Amino acid sequence: MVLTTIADSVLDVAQGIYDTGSDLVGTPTIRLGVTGLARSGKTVFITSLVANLLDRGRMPHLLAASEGRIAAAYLQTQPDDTVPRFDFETHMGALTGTPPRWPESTRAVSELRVSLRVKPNGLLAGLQGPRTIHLDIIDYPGEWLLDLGLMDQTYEEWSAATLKRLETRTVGAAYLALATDTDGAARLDEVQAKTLSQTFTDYLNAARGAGFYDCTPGRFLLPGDLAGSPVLTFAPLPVGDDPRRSLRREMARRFEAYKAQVVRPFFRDHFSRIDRQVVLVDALGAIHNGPAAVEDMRGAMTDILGAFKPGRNAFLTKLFRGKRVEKILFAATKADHLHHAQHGRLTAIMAALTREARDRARFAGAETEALALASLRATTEDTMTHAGAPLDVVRGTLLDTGKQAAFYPGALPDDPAHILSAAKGGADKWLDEDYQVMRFAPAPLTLRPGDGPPHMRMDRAAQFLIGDKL
Ligand SMILES: Nc1nc2c(ncn2[C@@H]2O[C@H](COP(=O)(O)OP(=O)(O)OP(=O)(O)O)[C@@H](O)[C@H]2O)c(=O)[nH]1
Ligand SMILES: [Mg+2]
Repeated sequence: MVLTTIADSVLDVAQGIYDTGSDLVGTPTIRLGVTGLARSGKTVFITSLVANLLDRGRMPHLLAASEGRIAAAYLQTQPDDTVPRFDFETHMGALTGTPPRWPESTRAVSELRVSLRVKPNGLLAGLQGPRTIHLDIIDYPGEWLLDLGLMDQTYEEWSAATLKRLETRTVGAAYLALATDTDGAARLDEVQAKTLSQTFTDYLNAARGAGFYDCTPGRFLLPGDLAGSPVLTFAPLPVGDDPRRSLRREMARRFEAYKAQVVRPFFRDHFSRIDRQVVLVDALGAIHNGPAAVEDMRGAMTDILGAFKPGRNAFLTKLFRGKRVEKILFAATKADHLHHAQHGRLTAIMAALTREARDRARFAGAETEALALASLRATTEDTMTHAGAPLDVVRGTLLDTGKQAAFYPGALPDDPAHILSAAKGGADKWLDEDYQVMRFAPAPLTLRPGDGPPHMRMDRAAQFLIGDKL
């Protein structure tokens, strides 16, 4: 245990030295992290961002593009040999196919490098030729960030806190009964360990289904190729004796192995190298699910922001060594479900949530910003007459039936406090409005040369995230 920690620290430091600055020939590199909880829209966001950087006709608010300073953009070999490449071509193929489809769900980290040839502006404009800037985009599940909290805890502390939380949740009853019944001091039995971890995983899945976001360890929900391995075969047990070869002793050992071999490498190899971050949030989906889901989303945003807090814990401080994430964008995705007349209100809700998350995480560090966007616009707008009054709707092809439909999701309040205070106050439904969601299929695309796929405010997102470096 002690030995692995020392070895890891040496590795962490070595990795840090290797990472400082950019690559060996000095090409500036921006590492942009893209995260969000499951189904928040990460894959579509990256696909659209890359396509719209390659063909910049729809990026007027990305200044370097509208000023004509981006001479070229092209995809490069992914720089990290052991990280899967973000499968841009397959995702783009799905979105532009006949009929167009949304890309498959992705459940692990992936990475893509886009290189831009950019002409300098200002004083240097006439003196220097274009220079190359690499943009490395890293897609990773937001669930993994929440594991950071485990690094500070021992198995006993984590067990106590987790079991306490379970007591307040009906979905926790089955695991709680099993854990109370289990003699942790008895000799390790692999079948029993598996039953415990499986029942605990069932609880985590049920808790997430019920709208709780604090469902760590994150890899229990998204195991990938670790499924069934010992690092995922543990579960919390009440404090007690832990003689050698006991169940409790082995559970504690596996908990430490999860921290050392799953959480630590992710933060060391990916997270600590990020310069800019976008956190995608399905805010409309949460509003549709009701006040508890919005409150939960706020909690998740606070915890995610907390992970970016400089000096948050000794482990991260050592990894970052003074370097820090410079900008964080919280973006409400899928804004094309809403007529643009309501976009200002959605942005105001996101801004209010972001401000709250900043205050609660007592976050000071990076510049933060909130935005409502659609990575891929799947609808058109229309105004209909309903009960004698005009109604702003969106039209699109329904994903389930393939039929065309007009859709009105409900009116968001002018004042975001209406949403936030109902959420904070624990209301079980919204007072004066019902919000609907509908899933639209991506619209068939006919792109003019030079144009990327249609979107809403991807150019503003790009300007905030990387514009100052171009
Ligand atoms: N209308 C609309 N729907 C979107 C948009 N972006 C994403 N969606 C919907 O959201 C779903 C999830 O998007 P993804 O990009 O796959 O989300 P993800 O975060 O990568 O999901 P996982 O890989 O499962 O974690 C898609 O299948 C679409 O139904 C958008 O810009 N507009
Ligand atoms: Mg994905």
